[in-house]
Amino acid sequence: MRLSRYFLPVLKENPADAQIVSHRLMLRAGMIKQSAAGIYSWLPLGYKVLKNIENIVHEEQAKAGHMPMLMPTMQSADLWRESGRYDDYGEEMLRVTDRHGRDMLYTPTAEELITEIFRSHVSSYKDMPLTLYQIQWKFRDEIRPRFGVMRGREFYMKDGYNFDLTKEDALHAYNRHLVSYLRTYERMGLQAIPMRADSGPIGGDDTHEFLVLADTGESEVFYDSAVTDLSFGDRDIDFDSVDQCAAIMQEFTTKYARTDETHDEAVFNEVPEERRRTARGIEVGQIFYFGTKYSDAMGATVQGPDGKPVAVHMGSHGIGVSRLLGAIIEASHDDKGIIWPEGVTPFHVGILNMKQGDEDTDAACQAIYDSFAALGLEPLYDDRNERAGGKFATMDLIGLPWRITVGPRGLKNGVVELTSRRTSESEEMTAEQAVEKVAAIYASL
Ligand code: P5A
Repeated sequence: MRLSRYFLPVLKENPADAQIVSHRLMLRAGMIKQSAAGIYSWLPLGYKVLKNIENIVHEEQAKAGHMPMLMPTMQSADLWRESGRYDDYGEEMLRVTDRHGRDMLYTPTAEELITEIFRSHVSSYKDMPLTLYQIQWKFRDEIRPRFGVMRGREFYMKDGYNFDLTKEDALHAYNRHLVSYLRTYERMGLQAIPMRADSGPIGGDDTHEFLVLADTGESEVFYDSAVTDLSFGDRDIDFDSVDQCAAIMQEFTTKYARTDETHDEAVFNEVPEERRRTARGIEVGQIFYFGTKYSDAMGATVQGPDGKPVAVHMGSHGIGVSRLLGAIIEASHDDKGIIWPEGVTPFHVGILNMKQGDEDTDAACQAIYDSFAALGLEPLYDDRNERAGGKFATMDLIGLPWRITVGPRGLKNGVVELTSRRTSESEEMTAEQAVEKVAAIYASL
């Protein structure tokens, strides 16, 4: 993509109403534009990162054997009356009446809708286990939408639902989700720590939230610092293996890590004092096991192996896809702007032309651009007639992890400059070497 043709409405000034750095940077980098309180348009740069995050979620869900589908954003209130949540959910639910006077709502979560789909089509234990998920817009009429995409009213969520014959099977599904989420967040350059939490309006006793530690996080958390040494890494997982998933669950949830909702001072005090930490965190996901809460209320039964009807065991599992953009920026930025992890960056590399209109410089930039395109990588080429300072500032603000600077002086010596956004370190090398080095970094992801 050539920057001269791209829609990147960067802001020079800090927006006054943005209180936290991720919100400020998303507005300044032209990623989002507020349309109403807690409701945003996703401009091209923001949309690109949103899609990259969504793709990682899809890829990791596929590995776990979960099936993607799509449900509507509008639902009939009737299903929610069946489960009893129409009244319970409260003012966060946006209620709408259609022209025929029917009560509708904008989906805040889809346990009822998916249970209805399941009970209509599955009648035998032989068609289980089953895990379905979607990535779809949700609406919660938050009393105080704030911090940009972090606490929106309209937000993008991955919501998955498992249907199992027994509690044991459903707990395996719970563990499987935990394992797949660990890898999902790590691929986005994040450490998201599973913490024992409260289940709120979703219900059930077993629930973990995934928290990214950040001073601007809305949740207060208490943990044993040893949990921050755990990393999932590049493990080979057999998602059907009950033992393997349970062992990883154990490994990542045995050390003390809880949100303030479930914090227990007495248990916390058993952690050696020098390892006790109190901090803030951003909740980027949550998994639930709630047994037969919805299947009982909505009559979702299957015929068991002995021919008798069994209420199915369920759980639901969410990832805050749009919130993740904010969380990643909170975890990865400096005073000049965003620093995208390679796994989610909107463009793989920036090409900076220091003398637009100079024949050799233009040709060298074009050649680098073409080499990346041939390798299937997407560069953002700053071909604007701007001063070098402005070009550097834009690149730093939008945070591409790698930048290649091309100017007549270097070209005379046969070199360009490759710079890491994260370390600011620059190296001179031939254009071919720069392309090779960047390509090798992405190939290793
Ligand atoms: C699990 C999936 C649920 O709704 N039902 C279906 C369950 N869980 S949850 O914890 O309430 O939400 C899942 C994740 O969505 C993100 N999230 C939000 N993101 C932005 N703005 C909001 N207002 C908002 N509310 C929830 C969080 O990351 C949460 O973990």
